[in-house]
Amino acid sequence: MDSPRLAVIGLGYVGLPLVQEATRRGLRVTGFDVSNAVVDGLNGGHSHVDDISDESVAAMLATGFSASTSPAVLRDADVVVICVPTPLADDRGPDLEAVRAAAAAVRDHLVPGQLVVLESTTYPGTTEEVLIPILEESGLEVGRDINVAFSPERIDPGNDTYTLRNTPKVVGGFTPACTQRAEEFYSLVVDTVVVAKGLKEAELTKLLENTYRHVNIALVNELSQFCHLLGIDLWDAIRCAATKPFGFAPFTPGPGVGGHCIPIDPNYLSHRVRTHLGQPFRFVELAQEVNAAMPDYVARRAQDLLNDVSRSIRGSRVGLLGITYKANISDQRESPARDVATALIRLGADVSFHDPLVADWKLPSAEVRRVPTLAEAIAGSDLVILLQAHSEYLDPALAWDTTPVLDTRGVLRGSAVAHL
Ligand code: SAJ
Repeated sequence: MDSPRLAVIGLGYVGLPLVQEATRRGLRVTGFDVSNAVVDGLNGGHSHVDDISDESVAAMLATGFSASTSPAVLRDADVVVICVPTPLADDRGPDLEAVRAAAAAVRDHLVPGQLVVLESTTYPGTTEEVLIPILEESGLEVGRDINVAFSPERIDPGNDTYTLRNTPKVVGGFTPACTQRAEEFYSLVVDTVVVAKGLKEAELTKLLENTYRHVNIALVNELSQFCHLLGIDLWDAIRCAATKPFGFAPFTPGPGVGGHCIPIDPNYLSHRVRTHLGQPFRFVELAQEVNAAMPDYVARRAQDLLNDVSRSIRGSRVGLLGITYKANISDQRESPARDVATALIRLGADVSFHDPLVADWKLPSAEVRRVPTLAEAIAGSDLVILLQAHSEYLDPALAWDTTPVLDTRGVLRGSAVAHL
């Protein structure tokens, strides 16, 4: 039997790796995106996704892949996978506008026999309550005329070890037949497919994975504050606990939680519980509170360290090192650096930043001076705060024994270093 023809909706950091892997496996793939810039860029052989090179895009094009802003291309596919963003809405639930728009595009070109899969991260119930009703406006019935499934995306930008291909892919369908079709399709593209009981279980899987991280990061963030007051080196205790070969996964304190997953995904869960059950999801909301308070805590610790050298924070030069959301990537989404800088400026500090991966950093409410080299950042500050452990800062030749340093990642050693 011929391989199914695949159409991917949303050609970003989730959709494009799916195109890449499917074309590598010999599938005929078409891409649909609402952005002319994305479509023209890809058809011109250019990648806008960090982990995918222009050469990889050329290889996709060589297999016959093309991108289009016309949803009519969807009708030629056997399988349509929706990989559009679900950002946080003002009510702290998912903004499903992109999902609704994609569903309408699929509806308008729906063909009997197609399999439609949603990969966008969202609350349990979305596929059944939002996607399927829109698709059935076509007159086609899910389970009878077409198949529908959910499969959470597990793309980890910058992770060279775990890629789409070797990361187990969870699938859950509206009916057992839907599940089976999704399992058959993804088995052509990834090494391992995991079959969930149904749509909601597949939707919950991703939220469980990332809420687990969020809650455990909040645990060590709150513990770091107590340990500082109790004179306990939490970082050393985490190092020791991590030697336990079972029953413990190490998480480390930080200046706050950034990125497009961890600070966002748990909201979908607490939003669903609150709107459907009228109850707070206390673990998630407490974790949110603890993690969101870390930037202010970092500013208070900076104030204390300057106080220790008889300097007021007002007028002191504070240099931030690493303003992305995690080490060794350039992504600034939801980075806690923004709130740290804002809190320091509010206390009267003269804030600058150094980041080897960021040339330009705009704060909504203030300009923060960029310092071109690490040496200048250290020499030109009364206090430096390491926010992300970029490799440049871990150079063993660096002594960290002059300007006071607040190390929020527990990675520096030196006589001037204080840990969070
Ligand atoms: N963070 C801490 N302490 C920790 C771990 C993380 O403060 O112990 C902070 C980071 O500095 C960052 C934020 O939390 O600001 C998120 O870090 P992350 O390591 O969770 O990285 P993300 O946001 O890129 O999460 C993604 C997720 N992948 C998907 O959702 C597909 C997550 O499930 C992965 O486990 C994670 O990558 C990973 O392991 O890198």
